[in-house]
Amino acid sequence: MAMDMHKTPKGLNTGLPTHASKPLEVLFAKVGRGQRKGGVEQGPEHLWHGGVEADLRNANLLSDAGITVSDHEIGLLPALAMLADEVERSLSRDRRVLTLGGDHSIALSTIEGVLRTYPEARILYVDAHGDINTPETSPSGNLHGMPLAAHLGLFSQRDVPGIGFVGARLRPNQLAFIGVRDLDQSEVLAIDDRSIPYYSADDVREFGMRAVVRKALSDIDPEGRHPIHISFDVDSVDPEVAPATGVPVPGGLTIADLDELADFVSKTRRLVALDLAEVNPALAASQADVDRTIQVVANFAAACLA
Ligand SMILES: [Mn+2]
Repeated sequence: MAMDMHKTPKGLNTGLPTHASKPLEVLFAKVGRGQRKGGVEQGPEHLWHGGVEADLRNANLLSDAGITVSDHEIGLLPALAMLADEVERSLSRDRRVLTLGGDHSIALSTIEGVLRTYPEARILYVDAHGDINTPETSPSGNLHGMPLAAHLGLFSQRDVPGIGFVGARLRPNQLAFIGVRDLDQSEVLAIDDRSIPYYSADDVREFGMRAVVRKALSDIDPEGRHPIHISFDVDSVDPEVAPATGVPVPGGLTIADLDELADFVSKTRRLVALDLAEVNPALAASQADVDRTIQVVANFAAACLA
């Protein structure tokens, strides 16, 4: 889109590739069996009609967008394998990908699709949790708590039949956490052993989101050259602000934090993929709670992709 060209200040033109001008592909990932609470598979429809479509349209991001609705009723792992192929296909057609979840097991697919296309991509994992358990260490046994362990090669097809589509392509220095505040002991070890940078919600309160995201990106990409994938779990946000989710943890990110995160990443013009995970419209106390959760997520998505 030529329109975006003149928006880039001349002094900032580094000659590095700009991903922000690529058309958008929206994937509906109706995936709910990576955990046990019903409703999260309805997330894509609710997100789309509850605000994401309108916000993307207002930001002029939908004019050339492709929309792929996949009904993943074929079992969790085959569905996730298909989703990885869909992400890869979109990215390799030079699109940016927005994936509407679904529980966070979708990160098995989205990160896989991103790394197949961009092996050096950097992942900002925005989540209250670490999602780095293995079938052996997981207290719940739920797959939505394991995607990063699979990408780091900490378990494989031998442990979870059907997970062979994950190529274990992620190196620890391609990943940073933002918003974490509920890690299992085994997850703390997994993260510390690999020196993966992580910034808790307390860090964000202390230093500010702008400083945190700048530091996180400079930790994993000091020269600022690689494509970025944000895998966003709505439970990173404070449950007072975004209550409609499966595993809420108090003390989370604020709307102002999300604005700063989105603004910073958008200005890099290197965002290639964004996941919106764990919005569960069945788990809120009221429709108003669902509505404001979705509005927070929709605003964040449009601002990231702007
Ligand atoms: Mn998660």
